[in-house]
Amino acid sequence: MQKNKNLKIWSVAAAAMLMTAVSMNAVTAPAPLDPVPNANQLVWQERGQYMFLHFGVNTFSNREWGDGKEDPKIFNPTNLDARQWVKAAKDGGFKMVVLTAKHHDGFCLWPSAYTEHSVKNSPWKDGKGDVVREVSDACKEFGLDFGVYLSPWDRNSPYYGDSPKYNEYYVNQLRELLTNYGKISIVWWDGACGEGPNGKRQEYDWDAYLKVVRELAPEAVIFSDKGDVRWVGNENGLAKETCWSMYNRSSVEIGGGVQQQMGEGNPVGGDWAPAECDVSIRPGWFYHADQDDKVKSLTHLLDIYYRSVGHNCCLHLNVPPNQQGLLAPGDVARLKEFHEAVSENFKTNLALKKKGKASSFREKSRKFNAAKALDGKRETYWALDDGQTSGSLVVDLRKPVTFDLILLQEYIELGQRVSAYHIDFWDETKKEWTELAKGTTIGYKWILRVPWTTARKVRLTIDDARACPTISSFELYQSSY
Ligand code: FUL
Repeated sequence: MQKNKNLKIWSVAAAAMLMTAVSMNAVTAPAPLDPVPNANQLVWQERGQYMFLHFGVNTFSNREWGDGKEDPKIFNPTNLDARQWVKAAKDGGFKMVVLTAKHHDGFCLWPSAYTEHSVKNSPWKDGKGDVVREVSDACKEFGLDFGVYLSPWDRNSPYYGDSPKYNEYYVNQLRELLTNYGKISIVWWDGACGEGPNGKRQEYDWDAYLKVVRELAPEAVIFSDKGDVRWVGNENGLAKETCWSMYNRSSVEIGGGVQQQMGEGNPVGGDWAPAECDVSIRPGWFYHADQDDKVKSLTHLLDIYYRSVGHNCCLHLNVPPNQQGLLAPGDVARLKEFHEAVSENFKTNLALKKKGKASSFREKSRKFNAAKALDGKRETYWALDDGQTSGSLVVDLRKPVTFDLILLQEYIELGQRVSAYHIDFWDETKKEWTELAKGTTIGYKWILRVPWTTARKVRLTIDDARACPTISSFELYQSSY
């Protein structure tokens, strides 16, 4: 009898558990809205910022574009220390380093078997050196990802302009870089395409290049108008006020392109190709001593940060090593300041775990309620029902709080959705909502700078979206810098 009773208690408990499980399962997450990012693109996006290193014969000839006729002997850094470069990148908050393994002059920073125009014919380390090796080793030591810039435009190669021959040469060089240096996380293709020495124009075989990257570097994203990450369309590091991660690769010509689409993306684009904002910390991409006093100010770098990382893009900041083979002290100091400022500004999320109330939430399930945008976790999100493309969320901060930065995120694993929104605060004196800011896109991350505001309640209203919104973060900060 006792045995039967226990059995009964157990079966009631089991049934209750099953019912809970069933009701939890019954809550369905929104279906992905294509296109969505792939795993490599998500890793890329989460890095936020990475560092460019322009280094090569131009560093010694004091030029921006070499003509390929440089004597390899001019490449002679007296004190090259790749660990110093990578440490500075890490101290600056950068998660990856990208080296110009070969710029337009064709000079290779590794001893390529396919050309004499490389470090092997330079006096540096008696021709036994390999800058690609030193940087990739330093990245491993400091825990940063590593990538390569391999310029398709090559002003030295005798094959350039003889399309099939040069394409083979380029693929061979890609193979060297993608097999001999461990994990490569980005391959960066410049679209520039100049005249060959024989007067002919080179037809790049992008499909062949792409194939070899996919084969040898399965974890890499390709930066290219036809790759995984697109160019934002300018070299100032600034994205536009609207920035979709979607895009139509097929309608864009490499090296030319539809400037508008590069900048803003395309809400009906069929490809997921988020934008990278590249910019140099100095006027030039390569080091020039007379630019030592032209290193961008902290204010300028912060502005770039807000308009790149804070505009649904990644920031690719160039810091060029000098003729010694070191990053200049002023640049290193600025990187540190930059990291300190960003860390300090985003140290305390004033809305974290505060009480939230949404106009509605998906299937009335706690799994998608307002708290999910305020819990500090990107993988949980406030969502609306299918077909519902507007709604609002009020965060109650419990007491008046002063802020000037608002950070929003969408759960982009399900696609980028929001196309219009605004933010207002409850004005206690006027007893009304007062608009503070409005925007169009959010994507992975959007940061709004607003006037210093003190309020107890702040409201995010999604005015329009491509499908029901999925908001994973609504955060407030008070900047110190
Ligand atoms: C450009 C190049 O021509 C510049 O020299 C630099 O490498 C920049 C990142 O890309 O297109």
